[in-house]
Order: sequence, then structure tokens, then C-alpha cells
Amino acid sequence: MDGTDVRVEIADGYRVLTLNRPDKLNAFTGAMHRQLRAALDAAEHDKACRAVLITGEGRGFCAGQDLADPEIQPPPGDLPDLGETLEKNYNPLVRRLRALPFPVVCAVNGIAAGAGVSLALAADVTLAGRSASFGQAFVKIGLIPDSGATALLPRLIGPARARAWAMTGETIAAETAEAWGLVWKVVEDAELMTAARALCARFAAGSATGLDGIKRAFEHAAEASLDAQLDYERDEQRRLGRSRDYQEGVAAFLEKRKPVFGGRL
Ligand code: T3D
Repeated sequence: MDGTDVRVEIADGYRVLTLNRPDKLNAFTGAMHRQLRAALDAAEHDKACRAVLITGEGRGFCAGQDLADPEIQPPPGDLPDLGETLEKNYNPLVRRLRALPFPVVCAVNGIAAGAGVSLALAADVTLAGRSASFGQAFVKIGLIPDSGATALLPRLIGPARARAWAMTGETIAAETAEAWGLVWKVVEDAELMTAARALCARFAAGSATGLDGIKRAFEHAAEASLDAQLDYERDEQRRLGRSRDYQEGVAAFLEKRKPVFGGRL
């Protein structure tokens, strides 16, 4: 039933979205996608929301597509159209996470597999609990990594590791994910949510225009030459240098006090 597969908590300045199908390691169904979309819509609509934190309930983070979801089963005698699932659910999700005007933090609390790994890759900052693990499950069912993984993985961990990992389908430990640059930090399991919440609170108190600008700049850089990126940075700094947050940040520094930034525009 739509409505319970993503739990939403409205915290001070950010929202916590918890994938909530623990018995199935939070594997994605069509219903869960719809609920996540609605939760992201609401977060974006609420100007007081300045970060989202995505995590999983139970021992899993997300096991990718629920392979038993009736919504992806073809009519009897027909073959499935997985492209449609990507077009309808996963591609909009990845695009959305990248386009949101505030940071997306993932707290990987357990096993991430298939598109569950891709979800963690699409976040701006990913923390992993020490017992978390990451599996490129796709090859085991004859698929390629999807939901942006063939683009994002080589950028993050390099093409040699990306290809070998995708082709072996191995499951790697959180420490390896950190050493490879797949996640920002590994923290003790008991401290994962505290660390992830502290990060969101820091973003909520930070410069919303600056954080949004950083997201856009890295997005632009992924497609740009150094020359084009230098021009982009010049134009962005010109724009941001005229912002209220810049004036406040510099004034606070010179006055040796904490800055009080404005909110999302
Ligand atoms: O439409 C499309 O398909 C295109 C989109 C594709 C995107 C993708 O993500 S494709 C990749 C899909 N994911 C997988 O193939 C991963 C499948 N899961 C596993 O390999 C294992 O479950 C794990 C390695 C993740 C964890 O293993 P383990 O031993 O810790 O747990 P388990 O016993 O396998 O799983 C616990 C339960 O969750 C179990 O249910 P049960 O038997 O207790 O009722 C298991 O069936 C269920 N579960 C885990 N992953 C999925 C799942 N059920 C459906 N779909 C899953 N992906």
C-alpha cells in the first residue's frame, strides 16, 4: 500500500527520509518510488528545508529494485521492459537528487545493492556505518549497473575499479568503499545517524546559496573542460559575490562572530 514505505521526519532545517521495507532490505517498489518522489517534492517546496538525509530501516540500506514487485512483471507470455522502469522511476530520481537546491546526504546503514548503491552515489555526501557493505548486484542477473552508476562510479573510484567491480559483482566492505572514494567517511554504526544529522544541521545553518552553487559547479564540471570550468567559476563567483550571504560571511569573519546566513531563495 502506498504511504508507509518511506518514513518522513521533519527536523529543524532538514528532513530525514527513511526507506522502510526492512523485511526486503528496503528494495525499491513502484510504490516506494512514488512515496520518495512525494517526500522530495514536499522537501523542495518547504523553503525551511535545507538538506535531506536518506537512510534505511533495519539491517539494509537498499537492495535495489524489488525483483518481485508486481509492477515490473510483464503480462503473461510477454517480456519485461526494464527501460520503462528506469525511465519512470530511477532516472527521474537520480536527476532529482542532483537538481535539488540543497545537499542530499545518504547514511548507508547496511547492505546497499544494485540501484541501492546508485542511490548512494547520487547523493552529495555519503556516510557509511562500519558494518555497511556495497554490492554491484547487476551482473548477477545479467544487467549493467544503472541509475547513473556507469557514469558516476568511474568518476568516483576510477575506471579500473569501476569496471572490475561491475563485472565481478563483488560486495565490498564500508572501509573499502571509503578507501576507494565511494563514500566520504565510515563512522561507527551507533554514531551513523548522529553524524549524518549533525552534517544536515550544519548544512541547514550554512549558506544555502553557496551550497546550491557548489552542487551546480560540480555538476557543470563533470561535462566541462578546464577552460570552460574556469569561466564558469568566474561567472558564479561574480554572482555569489553579490549575494547577501557573501556580505554576511565576510562581515562575520572580520567581526570574529558566527555568520547568520539567509535562507533558500
Ligand atoms: O526494473 C528493473 O529491474 C531495472 C532496475 C534495476 C535496478 C536494480 O537495482 S537491479 C538489482 C536488483 N537487486 C539485486 O539483484 C539484489 C538482490 N539481493 C541480494 O542479492 C541479497 O538480498 C543481498 C546481497 C542484497 C543481501 O543478502 P542477504 O543474505 O543479507 O539477505 P537476503 O536473505 O538475500 O534478503 C533478505 C530478504 O530481502 C529476502 O526476503 P525473504 O526471503 O526473507 O522474504 C530477500 O528475498 C529480500 N530481498 C533482498 N533483495 C531483494 C529482495 N527481494 C526482492 N528484490 C530484491 N532486490
